[in-house]
Amino acid sequence: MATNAPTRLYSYFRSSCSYRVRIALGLKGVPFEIVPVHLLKDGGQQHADGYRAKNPMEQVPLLEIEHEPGVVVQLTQSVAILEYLEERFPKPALLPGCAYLRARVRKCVEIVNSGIQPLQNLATMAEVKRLGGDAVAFARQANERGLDALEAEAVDAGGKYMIGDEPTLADVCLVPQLYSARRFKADMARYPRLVEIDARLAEMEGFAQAHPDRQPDSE
Ligand SMILES: N[C@@H](CCC(=O)N[C@@H](CS)C(=O)NCC(=O)O)C(=O)O
Repeated sequence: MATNAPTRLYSYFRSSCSYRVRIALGLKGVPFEIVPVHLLKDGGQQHADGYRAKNPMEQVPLLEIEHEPGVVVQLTQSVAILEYLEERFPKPALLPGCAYLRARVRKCVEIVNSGIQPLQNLATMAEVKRLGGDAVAFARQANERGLDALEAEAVDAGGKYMIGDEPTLADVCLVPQLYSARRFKADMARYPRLVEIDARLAEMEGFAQAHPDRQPDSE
C-alpha cells in the first residue's frame, strides 16, 4: 500500500523499542525516514518541548505515517505501532493464523515489553542510581529473568524462530532485547536457543538493516 507523505520514525539508534519498529517496517517493506532523537545529548532530546508535545511520555519511538490519503497520524508505544503495521500491511504476517500461537507470540512480546524493557529504561536506571543502587546490575538481572522465561518458551515451542517456523512479533521484540542484554553483560550462555534464533534472524535483511550499527545516528 503506497503512501504519499513520507513515513517518519522518531528513533534513537540504541533504543530497543525503536529497533522493534525499524525491524517491522523493514520486514513489511515500508520505506521510512529516520528522525533521530538523541536520548542523552542536550539533557535528552526526548524531553525538549517540541518533542514532548508529540509524545508526553518523552520516549521514542514515534511513528508518523499517512493513515489514509491526506491524513498523517502520529503513533507512539512500540507494540501499538507493531499491531498497527500488522493490520495495515498484512504481508508478510508477523502473527500466526492460529489463536493459540498468536497468544504465545503476544506472551513473548509482553515478557519483553512489560517484563524487561521498562526495568532497564534510561529513566528507571537513573532512578535506581539516585536511590543508591547499582543500575547496571538491576538492568542485567531484569534481562536475565525475562530471558530465562523466553528461553524456556522457545525450547517448548520448538520452531526455527521464537514461536514456529516463520518470524513473528516475538522475534521482532526478541532481537532488540538480546542486543540490550549483551550491552548489560547478561550471561548469554544461559540462552543457547535464543542465541541460535538470533543468529538465524540476523541473516534476514529486515532484521539486519534495523541493527543499531546501521542507523544514520549510530555513533
Ligand atoms: N512502552 C514504550 C517504551 C518506550 C521507551 O521506554 N523508550 C525508551 C527507549 S527504548 C526511551 O525513550 N527512553 C527515554 C528515557 O527514559 O528518558 C514503547 O514500547 O514504545
